Amino acid sequence: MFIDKAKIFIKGGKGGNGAISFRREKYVAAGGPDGGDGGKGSDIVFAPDDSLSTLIDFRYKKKYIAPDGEPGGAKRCFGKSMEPTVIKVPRGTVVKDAQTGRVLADVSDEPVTVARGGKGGKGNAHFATPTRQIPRFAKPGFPGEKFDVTLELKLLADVGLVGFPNVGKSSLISVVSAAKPEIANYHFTTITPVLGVVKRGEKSFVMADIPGLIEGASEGVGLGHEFLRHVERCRLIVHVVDVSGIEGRDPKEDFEKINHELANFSEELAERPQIVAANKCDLASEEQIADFQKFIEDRGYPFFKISAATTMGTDALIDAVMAKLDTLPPVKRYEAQQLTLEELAAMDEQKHSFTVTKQDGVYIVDAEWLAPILSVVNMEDYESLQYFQRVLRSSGIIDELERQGIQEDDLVSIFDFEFNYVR
Ligand SMILES: Nc1nc2c(ncn2[C@@H]2O[C@H](COP(=O)(O)OP(=O)(O)OP(=O)(O)O)[C@@H](O)[C@H]2O)c(=O)[nH]1
Ligand SMILES: [Mg+2]
Repeated sequence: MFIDKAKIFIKGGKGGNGAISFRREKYVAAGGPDGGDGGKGSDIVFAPDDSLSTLIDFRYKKKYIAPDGEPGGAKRCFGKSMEPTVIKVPRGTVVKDAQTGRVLADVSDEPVTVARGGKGGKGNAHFATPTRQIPRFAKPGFPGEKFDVTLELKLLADVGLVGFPNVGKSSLISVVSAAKPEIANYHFTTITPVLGVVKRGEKSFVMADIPGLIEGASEGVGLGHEFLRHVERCRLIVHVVDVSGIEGRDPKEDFEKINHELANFSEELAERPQIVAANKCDLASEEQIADFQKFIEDRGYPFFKISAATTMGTDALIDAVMAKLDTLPPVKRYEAQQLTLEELAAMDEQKHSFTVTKQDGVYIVDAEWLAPILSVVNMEDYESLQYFQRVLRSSGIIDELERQGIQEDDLVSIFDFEFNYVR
């Protein structure tokens, strides 16, 4: 089965907690603190795998939780950091945050880290100062990032074949590449996209054959809409039209209807360069061909008459496609878009739950939802800092600190961030 969309939950491992421990040596009554740091939690990494062609695996497994880092130990022993957890996906899979729709990664080239594991917490060995010689606290590990994500496969192809059902798209790819799609005289023979490599001497490009589109496809009527996703990245569209009208349709109308579908899907797709391949010329009269050619050329598109059945004209078409590709930018990659602070804050359902504990005069705030915010807040930046302060206030953390009797200049510790309290 071809599945090109999925929704899963991913979570990076939590960092290991720092250890609270004191040296024990012979003849030394109370040694100094020697609690080691926790290890880093495992990252969730998406890696392209060319042996995969669908997202079907994600129908059955929907949760990916990476292992936590190990806690620190006595004698300044570091907890073990965890290796990344790799999720293999077909090349061309785009990972989006389900809530905001923002692109987190385009897994088309290198493996990409999407949910970072948390840093380990520092052990109490770090916290001895001249005035605090017996620190009885250590830092907890950071939580891992977590997201509900959608996975969408958007094939990586230079050229996309689009057209009505049964116009001969699969026939065309089968004569210009080694691809062997099913070809038959009924609509929607092709139900999953097929890639073919078209070679000419040293050069080659990738062509995608997708199921035929019908009117209303962009509103999700029948097959088609979903499949346009697979031509979204294409640099060039080859628009295949049945010029013979053998099924009783008018090629000019077909051409306009398909373009309408492309435009409804996205403006970008409507503006993609197009070459028109008038197919089934072996069944069409000279007048039919000439009439359609004029119609197409009047609209400024390059026109090629072909017959996929006899291969007439297919070489000339491929030469023109190659020449055009030389002038076009490479296959599109989607840029990752960072989530804003507000989006991060809105994300966690246990938003605003926290604990404040006081140890050795330090107010320790533990609030899992603050970790991702802290990792992007820039304390040097006024606006960023203001935002952070607003969050502390609106979540009730400041009130709780005051309730516990915090004084001007007392130390507040949130994960590995520390600041002196100012009224
Ligand atoms: N006479 C003639 N028949 C053709 C030509 N090209 C394709 N056909 C026939 O048209 C029918 C449909 O061809 P396909 O290649 O399966 O068409 P398609 O556009 O991939 O169709 P869908 O996958 O259903 O969208 C088959 O019976 C082909 O043999 C051609 O140039 N001339
Ligand atoms: Mg087909």
